[in-house]
Amino acid sequence: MTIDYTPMWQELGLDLAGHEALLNVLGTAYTDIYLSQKNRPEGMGYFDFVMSEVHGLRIKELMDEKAAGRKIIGSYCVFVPEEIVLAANATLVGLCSGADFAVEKVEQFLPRNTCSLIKSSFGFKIGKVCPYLESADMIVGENTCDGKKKAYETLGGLVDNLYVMDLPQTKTDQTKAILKAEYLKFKTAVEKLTGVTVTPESLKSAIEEVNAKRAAIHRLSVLRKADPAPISGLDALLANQVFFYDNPARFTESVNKICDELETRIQEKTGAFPAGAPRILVAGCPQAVPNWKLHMITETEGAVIVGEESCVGERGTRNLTADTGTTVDAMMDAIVDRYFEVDCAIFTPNPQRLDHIQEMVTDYNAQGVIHYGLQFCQPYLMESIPVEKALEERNIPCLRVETDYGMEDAGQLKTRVEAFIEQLR
Ligand code: BJ8
Repeated sequence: MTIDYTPMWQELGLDLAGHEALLNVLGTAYTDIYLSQKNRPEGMGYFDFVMSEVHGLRIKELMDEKAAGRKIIGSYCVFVPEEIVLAANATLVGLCSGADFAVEKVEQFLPRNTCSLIKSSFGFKIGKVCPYLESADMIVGENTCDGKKKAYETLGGLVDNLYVMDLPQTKTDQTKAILKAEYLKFKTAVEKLTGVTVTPESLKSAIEEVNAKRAAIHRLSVLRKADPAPISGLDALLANQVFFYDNPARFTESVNKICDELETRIQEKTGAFPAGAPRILVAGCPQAVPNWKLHMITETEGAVIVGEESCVGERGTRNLTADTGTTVDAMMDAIVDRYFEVDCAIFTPNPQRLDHIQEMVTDYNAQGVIHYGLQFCQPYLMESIPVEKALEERNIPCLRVETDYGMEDAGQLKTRVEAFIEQLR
């Protein structure tokens, strides 16, 4: 039985016509890109279901949580600590920023040469098509790249519940102390929102819950080392994207379930692609739902993507938080330690990121790297040049791609990716 969510969307103030158009485009893209893949693991059925209900059932669950007195917090960055949110009895969700929407209207607020990710977050707000954003009791912006930090100044005029978190851009003892002060401030703000004080017990249990979720998705990543790869890059990317929306406990269980299946596939040498298919690591800007363009183009050309060095991928999930602390302060220190390891390109210098890319190339047996940069994203585009040089010095081919969310450059991108795959063969 299909449930009609229209009254819920109406209550959230969505633009119903625009929202329907968005869902139609999303549905068609999902069918064409995802459901047409061959040799998918059965466990992907769960993620297909989540995607089919991404603006339906999941939003209904969030609305039910709100009705029961829980608060919803939306974020755009992996620096927003889910542990603190959960410990204060709130739910964290990633906010839509992976597709173009209402572009002309967005350009009345932002310069045209702003990256697609930022433009998209504005498009979903201005077009009133993101039920996550509309159901959020608090929206967290973070001062990371210049584009985001200036955009949040404008976003503050479009929403009345924006909380901006400051983040350091260098890594020293002093800046670590700044991060801790910001996280403590955030904890106080969330406690004020929910009326719930974070306790050692609630924080410990939140750390365990988030660690379990990260460990599960990391388990999935590690299984991609096998040849033949037991899961396509597209499917693995989807699991990494759903990470930001789903109920954490259910997500952990579903990912572990698909991992059990992948282990069997590895034993039976069942792959999403044939053994020996060219293996590629993607590194760079985050690919939020429904940004599947590069993966789709690459895998349609017969290569398999075996890892994402990205915030929608290992950069965001590989490190766990130490769960040995017994006081809130000790656990806050552990949280700060964990997030301070995230090697986003907004940091300067940022040598850990290059180390991590090389480590992933070796671990995942990748023959080459595609550096994915969004147009106008200075931090990642700037870093892509030294990354390419360092990789090539080690005889690891690297293709630097600079693109956006549109499909206008798909043909040109396809030609470049095709040539790169030929080089790897
Ligand atoms: S921790 S990567 S999620 S900031 S693509 S908006 S950098 S101009 S997204 Fe990010 Fe947090 Fe860093 Fe990760 Fe700016 Fe570049 Fe746009 Fe970007």
